[in-house]
Amino acid sequence: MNTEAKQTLLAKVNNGERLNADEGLALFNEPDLLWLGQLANLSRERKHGDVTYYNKNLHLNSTNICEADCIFCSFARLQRGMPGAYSMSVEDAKRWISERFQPGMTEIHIVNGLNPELEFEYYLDLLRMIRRDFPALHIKAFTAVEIHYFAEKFGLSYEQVLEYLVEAGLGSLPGGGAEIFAARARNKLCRDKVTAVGWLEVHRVAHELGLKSNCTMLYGTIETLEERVDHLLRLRELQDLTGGFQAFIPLAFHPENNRLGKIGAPTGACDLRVMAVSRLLLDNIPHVKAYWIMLGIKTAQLAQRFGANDLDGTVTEEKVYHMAGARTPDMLTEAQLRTLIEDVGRVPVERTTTYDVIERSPAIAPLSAELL
Ligand code: V47
Repeated sequence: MNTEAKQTLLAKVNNGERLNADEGLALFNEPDLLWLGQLANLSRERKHGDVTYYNKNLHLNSTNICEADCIFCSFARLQRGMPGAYSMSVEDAKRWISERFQPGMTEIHIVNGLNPELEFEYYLDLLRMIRRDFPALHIKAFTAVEIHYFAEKFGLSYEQVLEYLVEAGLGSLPGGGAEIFAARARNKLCRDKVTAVGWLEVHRVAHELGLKSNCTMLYGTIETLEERVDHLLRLRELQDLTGGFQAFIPLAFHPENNRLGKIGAPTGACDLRVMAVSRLLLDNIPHVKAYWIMLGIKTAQLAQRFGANDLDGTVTEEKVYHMAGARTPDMLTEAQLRTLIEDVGRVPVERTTTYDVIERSPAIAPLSAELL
């Protein structure tokens, strides 16, 4: 990008003006990573100042048996009995959570395979059990892909599925399953899963019912830069209508143990560029998460200077990325998360799933109390 084009973009970002598709594409093609980071940082600091949020959460994947055949996925097993396939009963899930639950945790994040053997009652019982036995946990569960699957399989509308789940304890929706919306890439990556229109419709209906949700983009597979821009702008368009997305999480392709492995992983520069361009194009989505499990701890830390204002959480145990080759630990302690934030000059703030600030007791926060 020449100096004049850079000046124009800088002025637009300074004035809070919306960037268009051509500008998004130019940003994806921009080699000057530090300039891009500074531009995204302007937008990030206008929204959040120096604050970086984190939360104390737990990830549960109660089954990895999945009818969908996504070529980038290392987590799913097509059928029961295949090596590594598992399905927890509600009792198993209760035991699994009990063994990992720590006082102070505020969220459970649940994403599962599309398991043909489970009835709708299983999902309702799972949520009811968590609400009854772990009432401190906000339940962020089931991607739009799963909601669509339940609707088709159990003969319900999206609205009915969501209403039943909310009645059983659902608090919000995670952002997975969006992958890449453009039909060319989507048909190759995950041809038997909900379409882009369906994914967006599930979130639209959820927002209409008053649920908050997150959104994602899988990058570093076969998508073109134009398809990335298209994806981000389709999220922005829905957000203009509903305002229900809380956070966007860019998801870097992990190449181990799946059929797309030969492509390899995106580079660190690509990770930071996607983070920055996402922050700049998604002007109406409040939060951009650097999910450390997926980015790696060091890149996630730097991402706080490239547009990100959330590191997600303690996580406690993760399967989707570790089965695809992630080398990150299974969990970070609160103290480790706070250090990663403070060490890049940001202010750590613990949040709930819905971004309410959790005030810390000075007794448990001797090192950073003055920052809050
Ligand atoms: O939907 C699967 C992706 C997603 C691979 O909402 C892969 O707060 C890269 O959505 N390489 C699940 N990506 C994770 C997810 C998520 C994570 C953290 C926070 C939130 C949130 C949502 O992971 C899937 C898919 O898009 N995925 N396999 C892979 N090999």
